[in-house]
Amino acid sequence: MLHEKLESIYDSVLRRNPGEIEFHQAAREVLESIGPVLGKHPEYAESKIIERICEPERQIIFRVPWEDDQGEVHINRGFRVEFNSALGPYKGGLRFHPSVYLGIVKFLGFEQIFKNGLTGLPIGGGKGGSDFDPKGRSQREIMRFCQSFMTELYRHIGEYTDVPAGDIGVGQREVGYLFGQYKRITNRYESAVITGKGLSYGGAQVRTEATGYGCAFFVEEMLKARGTSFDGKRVVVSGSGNVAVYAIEKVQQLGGTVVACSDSSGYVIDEKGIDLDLLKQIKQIEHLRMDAYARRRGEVSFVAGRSIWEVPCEVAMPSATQNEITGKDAEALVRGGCIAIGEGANMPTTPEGIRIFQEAGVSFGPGKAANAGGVATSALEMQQNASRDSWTFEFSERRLQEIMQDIHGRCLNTAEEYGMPGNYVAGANIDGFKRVADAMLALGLI
Ligand code: NDP
Ligand code: 2IT
Repeated sequence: MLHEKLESIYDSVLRRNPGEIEFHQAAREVLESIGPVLGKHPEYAESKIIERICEPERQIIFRVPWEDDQGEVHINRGFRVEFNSALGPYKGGLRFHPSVYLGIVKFLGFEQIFKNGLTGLPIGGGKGGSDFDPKGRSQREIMRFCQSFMTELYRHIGEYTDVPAGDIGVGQREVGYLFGQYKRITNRYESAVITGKGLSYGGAQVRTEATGYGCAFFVEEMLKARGTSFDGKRVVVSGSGNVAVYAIEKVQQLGGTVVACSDSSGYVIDEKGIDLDLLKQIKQIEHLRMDAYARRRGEVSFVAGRSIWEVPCEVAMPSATQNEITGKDAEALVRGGCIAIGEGANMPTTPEGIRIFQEAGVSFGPGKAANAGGVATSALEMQQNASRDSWTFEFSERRLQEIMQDIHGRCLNTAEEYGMPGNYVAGANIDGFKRVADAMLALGLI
């Protein structure tokens, strides 16, 4: 339900952003949470803070021409939505996936504002990407695409302006090519212009692992709050990319057994627990599909064309993409005994799914909170770049764990303060919103 004032703001979001359904969904969820804040803080409505937050500060759309290995020319579309810079330079990843269009980039950029606020670190919110499909492309094709993409993007970003990073389809290799082209065009070794860099050229320890590890730390805190732990728990993690692999690694270290993971071709169910070395070999080195894991592991089933959420588990960590847990999936998870959800991905649960989990008393950690370890560690990378320093793995991981514990505590306390104990969605949205709103008030009408 939407507070009356917010209903008309939401209507205007619909009207001004036609067809951008993922952005509508993300905006609605935040607006639903912040109703109670308006009662306590009339100054936000008076200064039209919410209307301002829903309108990006700047949106850039550009042509990305590139040539494949056969000499054929391709044209893709590039995006960067610079949503809010009240707390710091725009910060958020780049996604390369054929499904990318303005509505996806805007939902991601909008969520990023509150996520970044919640970390307590000096970063604003933004997101970008392209409808380029990296699947089946050679290394040289990917490099040429990244160079062409940066040839336009470079004029919009900078250490103090906008700092991109990775997301779906953009990992350390792509960040390297993007940074290389930025350095070449600008003639500046401006390390903090992009994060997720390799360790040999300004990257930070634990950034690669941070989103997955952070999500596992967040779930560990939710389990602790219920008087239990990962020890002996049956866990399902969707996806098998950057977030999923390191979520699996940390869950295993914390004593859980991950029995299933997936890619867009299907899922594997491995009752002995996912063999992480084999998964890394197949996904990160050989770039094969999930069925190759089942074949090599033996006595493991590969299931195509069905939902991974039919696999019963106590903890689920959706770490692939948006809207992957439907209402039906949520019902199946609850029936199967699920007690906690940690969203490694951005907005992986539909609104109906969230309602079902919350009504069933499942601890539901929304992406804004649970996957904030990635961007938080990006902010630590910027901090190390600024001081030309590099921290150890152990120190960086400890910082990450403290940040996740802090976010967890903040979500719980804020939810409690607003009369919704245990509601992590309300806690995350309200706390993130208030941080941004207070900074916007202080900075005046800009
Ligand atoms: P990767 O590209 O490394 O991996 C994505 C994984 O999800 C792959 O297994 C991919 O399968 C699967 N996937 C992607 N799109 C779809 C789809 N439409 N349908 C089914 N499966 C899909 O990306 P990341 O691990 O970096 O990102 C995963 C999620 O985590 C995204 O929602 C992202 O926004 C979020 N996130 C990422 C952060 C980061 O630091 N990287 C930080 C915070 C959130 P396939 O290979 O078959 O496409
Ligand atoms: O969704 C996310 O938080 C990311 N893709 C990471 C962003 C970042 O700037 O590290």
